[in-house]
Formats: sequence, structure tokens, C-alpha cells
Amino acid sequence: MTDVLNIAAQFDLRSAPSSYRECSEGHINGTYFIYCEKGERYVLQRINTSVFKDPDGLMKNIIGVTEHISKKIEAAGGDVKRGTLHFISTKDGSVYYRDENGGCWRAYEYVRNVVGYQSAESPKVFESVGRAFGKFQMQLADYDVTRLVETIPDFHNTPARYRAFEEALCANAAGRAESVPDEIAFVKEHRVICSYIMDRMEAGVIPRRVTHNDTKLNNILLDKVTGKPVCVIDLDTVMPGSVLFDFGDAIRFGASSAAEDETDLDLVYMREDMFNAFARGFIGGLDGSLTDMEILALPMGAMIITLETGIRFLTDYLNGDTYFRIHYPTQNLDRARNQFKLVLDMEQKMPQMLATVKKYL
Ligand code: GN1
Ligand code: MG
Repeated sequence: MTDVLNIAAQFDLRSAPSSYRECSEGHINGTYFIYCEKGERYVLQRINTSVFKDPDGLMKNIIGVTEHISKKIEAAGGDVKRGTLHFISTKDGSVYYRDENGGCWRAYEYVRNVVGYQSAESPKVFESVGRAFGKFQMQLADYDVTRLVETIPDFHNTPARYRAFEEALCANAAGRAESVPDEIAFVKEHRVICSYIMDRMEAGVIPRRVTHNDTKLNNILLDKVTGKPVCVIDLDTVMPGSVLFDFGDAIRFGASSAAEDETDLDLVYMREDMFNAFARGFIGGLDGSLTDMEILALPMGAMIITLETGIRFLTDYLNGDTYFRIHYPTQNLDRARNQFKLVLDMEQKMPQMLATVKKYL
């Protein structure tokens, strides 16, 4: 048993930690809410170091990024305390604490009076989330990329994800390949489109920006009372990337009609009203800084990131569930099927999605 309170006590908290609750969300890191004697609250996270192999680089990234965002919020007269994450050092001044088993822990201030959603309540809410993610990118537009470590190399390199799938298939480590021929065929049939984003980035048609790269709806906190976005969280994958990554990942999760692991695929489709609302907010939040090529590529970006995520889930299933946290044995397979259903639906809805984004040229 991990002694969560003892680990929390290693940090420079304003009073002693007295109780905690585990957060069930997130497929990678372990997250705990810490309650202290004098009422303070903190978030304690165990960094998954088999995913994030360079915790020093990772922490340097997110501290640099949050300090930069703090300055931007301050300059705009906003609420610095709630508008970004504030990390707490350990009592001896380190940015993370290493326990005796090698586990890596960090702590930050709990953001008060917020909620995180697993599904968007309405297009209106999702539009404001889009605006917030667009604004997040604007805040980082002048961040010096050379200060950023690539925390997970090739994170949204879809062809590299395809190659990892092929390797997993060949190795068949969990002996599951024979049981999923349809899913394997689906991925192979979609091989040609995997390089859509990378080709354009390499050709310089789609610019490199500082992006979040994990813009799931539950990575934004909204005010409990007003419902407005307050703070973008989960900054571990902030790296140089494309705007298509952030738009795409937000759509695949937030515009879906169902949960990421819904198994009744009739219930899984991309909600066009959600797509339209998010596009409006996101493009608006980026305040004219998107190029026409970027705007036109947004629908394909959404489809490619959905395909990529499905490939990642299937790869992990083939590897025996070594990457994403699962709560039951076939969950990664269910997640992969779910993403592939969304891809099929997006293929059908591509003309409508294109018509939507063209309005913003
Ligand atoms: C992971 O950690 P979490 O749950 O926010 C993953 C994302 C995937 C997502 C799928 C570092 O995000 O890339 O899109 O699961 N994060 C990492 O739900 O791999
Ligand atoms: Mg997350």
C-alpha cells in the first residue's frame, strides 16, 4: 500500500495532510486529492515514469509553461490563482519527490469550485471549452520552443503509431491477434491516411506550434457556478505540435455521443452540433491566427487523431495492456472499437464538417 499521506507530507504544504481521496480519471498517472488539517486542499500525482521517462524534463516543461501562462493571465487582469496550475516544491526544494520504490510524485494547489466533465452537457458548453483550448494555445504562442523537452517523442506521429501497431501484431505478446481480425483489418485499410498530418507538417504546409496534445474534455476544469472554463490541466504533453492535434483530440472525445469505452456501437457517433460548436469556439479563441490550410485540415485532423487513438488502444490490447490503465480485461479493445466506429462516422460526415470550417476562411 502506498502511503499517500506520508508522501504528501514531504511537500511544503501549509498544514499537515489529514485525509485523501483517489481520483478515478486518467489513463496514465495516479491522482489523489489531499485534504489538510487547516482546510487546504492539494492534488498529489504519481507520475507514470514508464510513460514519462524524463521526469526532470517533464517538470521543467510544466513549470515553465505554467509560469508563462500566469504572466499572461496577470497581464490580462485575470484570476492567476485559478487560471493555471501552481506546483508545490518538496520541503527540501525539489519539484518532485522520489519515494523509496523509485516512484515519482508531484503536488499542486487544488483549484476550488470547479467541475470536470466526461461528456459535454451542451454545444454551448463545448463551444466555451473550444474557446478555452484555443486561448491556451494563444497564451503559449510566444513560448520559446527550445525550452520544451519532448516528453513523449513522436506522441502524435500517426505513422509511427502505425509502425508500433505492426510491431505489436508481429510480436503478438498477449496471444490476442487471432481474436481481433476485423479490428486489425480496419487499421490496415486506413494505413494510407495515417500520414495526413505528418506529411503536411514536414512539407511546412501546417506550421508547428506549442500545443497541449491531450485536449480531452476532462482536461479542462469549469466553474461550478458559471459553467465557464477556468483552467486547462494535464500539461504533461505540452510540446511542439500541430493545432490539428488539439482540435482532433478534443473532437474525438468531446463530440462523441458516448463514452470512450461504450460497447453498444449504435450509440457511438460524432455529434455534428458538438463539432460545429467546438470549431466556432476554438477558431474564435485562436483569434485569427490559424492559416487557411490549418482551418481546412481541421476535419481530417479530427478523424486522424481518432484513428490514431484507436490504433493506440488496439496496440496496447495486443501488447497485453501495458500502457493505458484498464478496469476490466477487454477495455482497450472496447475503446479501440469505439474509436473506429467514430472514424467511420467522421468519414461519412466529412463533407458537412468541411462546410462548417470553410465558413471561417
Ligand atoms: C491518456 O492521461 P489521460 O487519460 O488524460 C493519453 C492520451 C489519450 C487518452 C485516451 C500521456 O490521457 O494520449 O488520448 O489517454 N495520455 C498519454 O483517453 O498517453
Ligand atoms: Mg487527463
